[in-house]
Amino acid sequence: MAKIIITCAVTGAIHTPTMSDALPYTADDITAQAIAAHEAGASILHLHARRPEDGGVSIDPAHFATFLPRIKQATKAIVNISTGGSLKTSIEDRIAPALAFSPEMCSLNMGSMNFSFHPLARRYGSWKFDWEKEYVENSDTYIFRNTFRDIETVAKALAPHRIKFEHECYDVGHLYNLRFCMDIGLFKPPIFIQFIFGILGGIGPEVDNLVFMKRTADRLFGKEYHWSVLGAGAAQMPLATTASQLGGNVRVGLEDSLFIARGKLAESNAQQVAKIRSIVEALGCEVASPDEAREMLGLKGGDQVGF
Ligand code: KMH
Ligand code: ZN
Repeated sequence: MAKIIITCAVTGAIHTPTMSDALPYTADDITAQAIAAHEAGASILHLHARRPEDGGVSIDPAHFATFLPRIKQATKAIVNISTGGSLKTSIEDRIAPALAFSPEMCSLNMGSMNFSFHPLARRYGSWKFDWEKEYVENSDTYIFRNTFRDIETVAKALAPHRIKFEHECYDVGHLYNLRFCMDIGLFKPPIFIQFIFGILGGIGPEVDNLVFMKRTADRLFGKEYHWSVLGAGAAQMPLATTASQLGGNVRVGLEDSLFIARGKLAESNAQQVAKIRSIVEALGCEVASPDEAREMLGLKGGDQVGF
């Protein structure tokens, strides 16, 4: 049985500081939590930046520069930079951090969609920072734009950097989009697909859907792909556990869920990594080291990055 790659998505662009004191947004906190998540067993660190003064989402390369070199110095982890970190800006802006830092991996979202978390707003009566309420409430107006032209722009702009993509697929149609993009030569195997369940606008978090996505991907990609599962919110641990038993890899982290158990906020990203690690090990699986993950995914190497 192949070893399981644990990805940790450390902070993201959905949750806001009011929702959890554990959500990191300063350079020191993102660095410390990323390093601790790696030490707990995550071989891939999926990273977004935040404004250090108020936790606002950021795609500014200058903010990434405050933590990327420190993480590289302290770990052998694979750094994966998000290209989906803003629902409001152009794809050219969204790929600026990946272009600037040439990581081993970056995310690539495989279709346009509604992407909403506005129901979260009802849970909070007051907010730590001014921007948060409007940001969360207005997410029911956002269209997460990832057209075929956008995907092609990312693939071509980043091709010279030999970056492996985490292909974010939020619904079954996104798998067909990815197959089409492979057929026109944009991506070469082995590809790495993140099946995403439970985002409002995407496919729901039922096990049936996981099996459906996996069966469809098997048909479309055969042996040319690796896959991982991200369940949003309460679906995080159950779906990751299920994926681990079907031969998949897993993603956890405060980007995807703020909780460690029903009604109990996680203290850190590392706590979630440790939990999924203990579950999969208890079920007889082994966790991949960063170098093992590099080999499985065909990555260029930690010495080839630009930070
Ligand atoms: N926040 C996740 C549902 C990205 O960074 O490109 C998807 C994500 C997107 O990680
Ligand atoms: Zn992300």
